Amino acid sequence: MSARDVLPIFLSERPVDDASESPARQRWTRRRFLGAAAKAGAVAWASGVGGCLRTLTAPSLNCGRGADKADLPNFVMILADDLGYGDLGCFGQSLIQTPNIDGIAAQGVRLTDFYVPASVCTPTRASLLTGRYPVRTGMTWALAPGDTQSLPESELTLAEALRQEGYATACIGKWHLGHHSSENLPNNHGFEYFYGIPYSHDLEPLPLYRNEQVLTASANPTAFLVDLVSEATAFIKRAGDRPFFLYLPHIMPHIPLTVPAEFVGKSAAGIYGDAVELLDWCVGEVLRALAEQGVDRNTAVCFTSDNGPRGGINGGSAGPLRGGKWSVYEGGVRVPFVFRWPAMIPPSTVNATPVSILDLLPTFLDVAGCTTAPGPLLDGTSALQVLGGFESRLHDRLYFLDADQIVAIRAGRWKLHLPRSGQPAELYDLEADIGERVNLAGQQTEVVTELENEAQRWRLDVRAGPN
Ligand SMILES: [Ca+2]
Repeated sequence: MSARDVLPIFLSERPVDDASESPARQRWTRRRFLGAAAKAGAVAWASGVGGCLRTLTAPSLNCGRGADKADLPNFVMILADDLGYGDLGCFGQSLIQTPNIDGIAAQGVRLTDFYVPASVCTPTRASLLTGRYPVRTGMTWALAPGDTQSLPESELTLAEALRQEGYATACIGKWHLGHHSSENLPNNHGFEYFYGIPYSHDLEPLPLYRNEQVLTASANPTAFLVDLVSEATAFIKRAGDRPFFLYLPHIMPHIPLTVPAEFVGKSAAGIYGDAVELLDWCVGEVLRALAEQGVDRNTAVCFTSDNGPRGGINGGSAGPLRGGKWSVYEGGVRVPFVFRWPAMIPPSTVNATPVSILDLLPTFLDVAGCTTAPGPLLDGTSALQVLGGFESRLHDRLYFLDADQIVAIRAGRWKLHLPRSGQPAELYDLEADIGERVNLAGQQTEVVTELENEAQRWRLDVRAGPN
């Protein structure tokens, strides 16, 4: 019996249109949630405390134990490219209209403190699919066409784990985890179907793949944006009675910004806003396909971004945060996150618990009723109870990387930027100073020392392995 077996009964006591502060909502207490999770045998995941590495190994996974395969939830993971913390309506943007993404938040949960461990494409994607810091997988910097590195075959991906349980799996969009040979492509990492490009669309050459077949050596990004929607909706329809995992790493609003003619001038924020509104349209089409197939209630839809916004002309907004892409200031590594799963998750919840993209693999496997056994170390932990609307402390610390170097660390309210390149340490109190403007390193020397020591400990642990 798993959490997903118990939660529907539990949630059935709550009206669907329950307001967040209603008496029915208040009855849905943490104690009862944890009690249900414990009965389900899922408490080991749901009550995870930061610093305790989870373990996972492919042969010993036992997913969806005891569950009727037809009842397994579907997963749709939509990953924007370079979308900023302040680029969505539900995160305060007023010039760009994003009703579909905002609707996910209205029907589920919005996380205000959701992080990626580095502020470029490849490390985030590796973290999402493995639940492990990129320094463990070697995927520490954005891959270029000439690069031969790739996600190691030894890594167990979310797609592989779900596929073992009969999930139909597809990657539709930008892969960016290795392309030197066909063995590096998604089909060898758990995805039954791949339609997409190997890396960012500003790079050349830009082949377009269907599975391991090159459809064209020179993809047209604008046409590809439309194809993403038709491919995604076709996959949802093809899945039939099988549970499915659709990974949709979108290519907008990464440069070059390109949108079909009908989207040009649509927003009040120039071509960047047009690109974000196109992204929102894509999300809406996917949601519509789920509804048309009658699977929207039992499909968990997750939307986030791989890193903060590129600045400059036609760049995005990090909202109140400092910095953006290529930076580990909050604007580079704190990204918008919304999640809906109507069958399980209450609507209109906002949660400020720090959660990492590292947590999505264990969360999805938790939702699918997976157990774990000894194997490669996981850095993430299930965020199921956070998504369920409860405050929780998933991580004592979150680490931020520049290539293979730890350069910043968050612990509770504190964010330390380690000294480097002749620059002194910077310490910010994120509760009082979300914009990282007042450096408290000179006043809070004990905190600086503690976090510097913690960073050194983590650095040595990662290097010492086993990883
Ligand atoms: Ca990116």
